[in-house]
Amino acid sequence: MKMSRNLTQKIIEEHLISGRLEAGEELAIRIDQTLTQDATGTMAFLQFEALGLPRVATDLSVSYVDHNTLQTGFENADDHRYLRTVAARFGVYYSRPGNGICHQVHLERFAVPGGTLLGSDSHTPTSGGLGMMAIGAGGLDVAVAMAGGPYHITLPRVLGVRLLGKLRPWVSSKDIILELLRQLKVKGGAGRIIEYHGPGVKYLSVPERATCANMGAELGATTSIFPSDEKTREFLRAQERESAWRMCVADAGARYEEEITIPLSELEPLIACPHSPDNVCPVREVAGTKVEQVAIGSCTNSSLRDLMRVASILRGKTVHPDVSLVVTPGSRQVLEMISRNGALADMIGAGARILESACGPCIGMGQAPASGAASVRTFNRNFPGRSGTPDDRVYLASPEVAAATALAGRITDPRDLAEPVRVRLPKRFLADDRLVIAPPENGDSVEVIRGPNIKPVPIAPDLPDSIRARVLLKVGDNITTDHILPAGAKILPLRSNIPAISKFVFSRIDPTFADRAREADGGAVVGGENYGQGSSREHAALAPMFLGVRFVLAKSYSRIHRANLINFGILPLAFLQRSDYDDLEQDDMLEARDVRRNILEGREFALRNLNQSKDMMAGCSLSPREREVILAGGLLNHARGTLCSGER
Ligand code: MIC
Ligand code: SF4
Repeated sequence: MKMSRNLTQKIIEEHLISGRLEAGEELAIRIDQTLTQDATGTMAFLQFEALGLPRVATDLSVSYVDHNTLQTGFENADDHRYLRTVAARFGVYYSRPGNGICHQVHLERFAVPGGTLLGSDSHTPTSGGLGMMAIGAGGLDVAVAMAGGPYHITLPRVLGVRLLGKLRPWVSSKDIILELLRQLKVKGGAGRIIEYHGPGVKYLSVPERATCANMGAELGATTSIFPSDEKTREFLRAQERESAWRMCVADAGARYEEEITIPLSELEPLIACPHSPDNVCPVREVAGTKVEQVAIGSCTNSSLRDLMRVASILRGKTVHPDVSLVVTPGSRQVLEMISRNGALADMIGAGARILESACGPCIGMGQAPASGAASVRTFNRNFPGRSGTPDDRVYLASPEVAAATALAGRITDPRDLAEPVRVRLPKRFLADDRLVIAPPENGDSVEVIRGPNIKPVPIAPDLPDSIRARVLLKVGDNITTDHILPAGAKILPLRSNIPAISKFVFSRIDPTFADRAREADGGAVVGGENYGQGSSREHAALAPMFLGVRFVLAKSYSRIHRANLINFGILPLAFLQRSDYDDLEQDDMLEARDVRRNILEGREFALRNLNQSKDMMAGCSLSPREREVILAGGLLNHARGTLCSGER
């Protein structure tokens, strides 16, 4: 008799190319769709070009422009033109600037229940709200998937989240994921896929599910997934895509390696306080805190449902005089629908400042809050300084909490407002893909246009047999890729130019880092737990590699960043003893010998601290494939070999 399987196991089995479904095994899975966005996409496409294939080999690949849309100089516009032309050339759909945030648009227009999606953005799991196995990765991994190569993951544990009952009025699906962050913390999902199930699921619409799936990234989870059920069918029907629907649910009696139960009716409005998405408490505990900015939008909370609720709360009222309220609708579909049904007018009438459908303030592209001011955002990340203000105080909450706060000028529990608002969503949405440009049947004659800011991808140097590296920086736990390589309006336009962007590596922690790294001629970074959490930006590995960083020595790594380090030939070494972390100091010179042999034979590394005349051992647990990648001088070299020899 066949064992009952959960939904994760079913989708992985359907897409399995090689590997065994056993804990800790590295699997290769087939990728049906890919997604890229402009901030990571230029590198992904430059790398795809370097692979030398005539056309993408996926069922569907979409290139979105949503991060860099300020166009403060020619750089963004040049990137857009490159992305448009390279998409046409290689058979990729191009979602034009203005069409919306990649995850929101993908959910609305392209995601398919039961399929696999690999995206060069950490919030790709948003499409898990629709029953898709959607995973975030570095741009090079996505380039390889576009070329038809598989994606490799170490089989995650499946954490079942059983939802019971129904949310009470004023409690939002954002509160479900904030509750999980409160319980599990930002590392709690590492090595896990979160599968939602249980009788409470049917009361959540697809966009509400997508909010939870989206922010599973903040738990460090590989992805999050909901079943595809009648609610999913309803959503796809409204998007005129019912034919894409299929029922995808766990078998009766399916088991989960770990399980958490959330009685939805017991949840209350929650808020993540500065400076981490897991610093969660009930809104009532911080209610009354003075707020100067409220920002509504981002790929977490900018659906039609969210903005309709915000508009209903704001209707006929005025935003508090001390508050600047900004709204970024998730997609052109959302923006057009709220502009036709009057909800946009309600927001404008109340004093909201409406921005285009893009990531905007979420990635520090404008709307930095005033010094030291509290900003309440419906976003997913409140890492220090990400908003663009060094001493920011960013809180994360639901659209309902945000709207109530915008009116009161203080953090407000929406239950203190009068009657709960009710919104009715239409049966049909505006399904109009005119801002998505389909590629021609044959793109061979399309000229790919590159601007002067688009520089070739640097190639990882060969891995020597002995490495001497100076400790350039020692940092603590939960260092994010926003610390390693910040984004924002000044730095984001340099994403296609590694020499230029590398000057900003660790600039928020130590502005001398880049110069010291260049002088050191071989550097190392020492980190704590969960090193590299947050975004998928491979620039946080590529730029350090360009500056000569040879290895990172950390207590543990976040999944995507670890993979990016390996892809660009930087060794992710691990402390074996806590005291070794304590002993190491900035400027210590470390020496590793027999590097290639240690990697080949899967051995630990003996590191000699030349300054302190001490020895220590470091772990280097790589899968057989990861060893090959590192020894080949990075994934680009490795993939060229395997894709060309037909070994997929
Ligand atoms: C983010 O939210 O930090 C980003 C910007 O979307 C990143 C991608 C990037 O750095 O371009 C992400 O989450 O992967
Ligand atoms: Fe864009 Fe923010 Fe979502 Fe990242 S988290 S994709 S920056 S909206």
